[in-house]
Amino acid sequence: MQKRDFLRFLGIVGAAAATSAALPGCDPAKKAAGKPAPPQPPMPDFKPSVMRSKPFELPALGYSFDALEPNIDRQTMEIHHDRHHKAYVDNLNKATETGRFQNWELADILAHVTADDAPAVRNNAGGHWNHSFFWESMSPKGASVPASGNLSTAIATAFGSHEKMQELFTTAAKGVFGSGWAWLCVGADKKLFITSTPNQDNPLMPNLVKMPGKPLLGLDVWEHAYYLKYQNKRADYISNFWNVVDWGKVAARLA
Ligand code: MN3
Repeated sequence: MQKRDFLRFLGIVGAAAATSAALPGCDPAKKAAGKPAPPQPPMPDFKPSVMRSKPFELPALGYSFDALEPNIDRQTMEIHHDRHHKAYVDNLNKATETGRFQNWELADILAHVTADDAPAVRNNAGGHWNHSFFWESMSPKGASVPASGNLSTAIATAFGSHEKMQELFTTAAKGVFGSGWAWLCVGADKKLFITSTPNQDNPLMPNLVKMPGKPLLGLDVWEHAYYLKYQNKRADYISNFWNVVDWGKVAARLA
């Protein structure tokens, strides 16, 4: 997907920006001719239309620390939210006190951060977004898999069945080497796909990931997300994650 199209898909750039002169490396005609596209520079002239007026804040959990027991234990949730996520928020505030991302909203940072930017911006912006998204992806009421509706149809179209989707997601999550995330996403073509990212990267970072898209569901497979309860048994953690997925939330994200 062309970067401009991706940003427009996410609603991050307006039509004016999307239809401006072609960026180097973004000429579809050249791509069609089979020539390798030169590296895409970031959009140096991009200026957010809305600036942040206050520091990033740690969002409250929508449920108690023990609400996801026994699938995710109280102590893990408390440390994960109050210490790990808080550290990403604090460090993101520090990393954006000055520099080109000063006062940018999180979505704009994710859309424009590149491998040439300070790793503290990339890692902590991703860390803050990913965890905020993760907490909201789970529900203490447990999961009831959607039997019908847009999500159910989209899953059947892309993967054949809900079970097959879970199988592929599980494989992606197990396959993360070291720390990272597994994702169920929707692409600009409206088709669902599964991917994984290292560290705190996510599919909203088109300059950094191979498969950009809009995340519908994400799973943290850093050891800090499961080690206290599961130790080396990442597969058991992933398997039990399915018991707490909030499918209503996933469906709402697609809609
Ligand atoms: Mn984490």
